[in-house]
Amino acid sequence: MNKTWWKEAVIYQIYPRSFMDSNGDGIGDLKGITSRLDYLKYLGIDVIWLSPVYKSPNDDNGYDISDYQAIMDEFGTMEDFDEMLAAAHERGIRIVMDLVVNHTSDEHKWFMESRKSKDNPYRDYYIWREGKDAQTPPNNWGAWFGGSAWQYDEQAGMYYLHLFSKKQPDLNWDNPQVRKEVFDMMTWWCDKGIDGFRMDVISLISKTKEMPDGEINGLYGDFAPYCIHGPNVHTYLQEMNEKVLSKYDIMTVGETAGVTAELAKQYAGEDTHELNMVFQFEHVEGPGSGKYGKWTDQQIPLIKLKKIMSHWQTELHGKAWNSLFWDNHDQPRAVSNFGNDQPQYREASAKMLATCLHMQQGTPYVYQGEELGMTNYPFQSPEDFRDIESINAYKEWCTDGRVSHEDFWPCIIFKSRDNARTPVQWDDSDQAGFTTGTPWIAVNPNYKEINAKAETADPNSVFHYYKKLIALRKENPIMVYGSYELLLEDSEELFVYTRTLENEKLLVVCSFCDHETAFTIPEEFVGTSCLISNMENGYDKAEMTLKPYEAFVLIKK
Ligand code: TEU
Ligand code: CA
Repeated sequence: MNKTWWKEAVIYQIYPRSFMDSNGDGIGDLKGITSRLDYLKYLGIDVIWLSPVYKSPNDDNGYDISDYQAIMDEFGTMEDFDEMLAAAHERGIRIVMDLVVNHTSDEHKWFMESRKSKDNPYRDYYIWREGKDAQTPPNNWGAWFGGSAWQYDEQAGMYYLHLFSKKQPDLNWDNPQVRKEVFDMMTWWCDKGIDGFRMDVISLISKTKEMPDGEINGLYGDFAPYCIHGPNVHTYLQEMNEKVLSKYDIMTVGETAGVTAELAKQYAGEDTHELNMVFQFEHVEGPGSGKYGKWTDQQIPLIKLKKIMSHWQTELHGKAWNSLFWDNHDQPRAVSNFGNDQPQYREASAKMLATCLHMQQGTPYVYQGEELGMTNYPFQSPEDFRDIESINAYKEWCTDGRVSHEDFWPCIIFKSRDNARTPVQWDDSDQAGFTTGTPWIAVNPNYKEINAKAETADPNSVFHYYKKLIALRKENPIMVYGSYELLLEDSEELFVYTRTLENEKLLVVCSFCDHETAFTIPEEFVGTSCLISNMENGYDKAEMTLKPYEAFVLIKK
């Protein structure tokens, strides 16, 4: 397996709107990020994945871009960006940009031209179709943010495709001119000195020519079979690789919704010349897997979680590369979704989850606040939501739909993307030190107990545990390159696996339950040394009792 810096790196995701506000307008910004780079340096991360900072009307918080070569007004200026990039580089931190090119904003110049007339040079930049008749869209597809995936445009006299919100029209990647514009724009950023791209829903860029009705799933038809891993997606990525990526020492990660481990070998194969790694969702579950679409109040059963993660571990080993994550800006908080956010278990389970993830093969991602063990937010009413997906889903399922508030509420508050988007809790002062003004989304009321100031001062905090895990990765190539084997696959309480590299072997033991459990340390590990543990416990005898959410790693040399 090739050794590369991005396999050995730990990535920290910043959602700029919620990270740090420097000027009191309640919105995080670039100067705010620059002011906290020393904190990230201290944590030890190597790379920042910056969620979109481009000009945007913010229908979907920056994932609807109206100018790829300008900075969003609320976030600052291009000078602020250059300053941040230089300050990060000075500290040895790389910056990876979010590349959102499946769609643009409907306020992008290309779209405003496109809708003008059939012979406008930009017409074919987007996907236009006639309706079935005056009142009926071209097909029954539903958008991921609710409603039809087609919007009738008065000015154009036709429908355009939008797989997300109607303010996010899909680009027509079959048009070579579109690809050229995107590649030129990417080159412009690379020449500026950025260190890579995280590619938003890149598995969606190629659509089938025929666009038949999809299987009904809720109110609308499912577009997935016709838009995910479409006919030319690999050709387009190879072209992008040849024309842009291969010319720079950058890293690329594809948000490849719907990808399987088998397909990942093509997207992120060692020698397929597409992307460096995939970012996949099997273990966090995609749309359609919950009680109501993606909405559910249930955690994934441990046996299923282990099966999915282990499949990725073994299937990709030596062939392709994966990202490791528990949460991001679209997911609930890790400790709430996979651990236990009750006060007596929060710290232990947050550390346990970190151990379980960072000891696997792949590049680990830490989502802002995860290193503090931040939790889901206690939403009281639909008015608390800021996210277009949550707002639309509540309306579609409850207000206009058939599901009662009582049934739907626990599901939407458990899965809402806004859980991840409450401000980072910096200290115990007003608004958790995020802003001196009124934050655009409420601060989690638990900020007095959970915040960076308290945790950096406490050597036993979740923060220091992450810091240690990140440092261990630098000293133990086995964490990066070792092969994986799952033990106790039928245990509903324990996630246990080994990693092996030449003469070294790691044993990783993680308890996912809130009670004590008996465990027998495999003979070859009895008497070996402990690399990291989240509890005071002894590991020198084979028979032992694990405490709730205990995690430890033994290393045999
Ligand atoms: O998300 C794409 C997307 O659908 C993911 O939400 C993913 O499939 C899901 O989390 C699986 O559970 C990306 C961005 O990350 C998101 O913020 C944007 O809203 C969306 O694309 C549109 O750009
Ligand atoms: Ca601000």
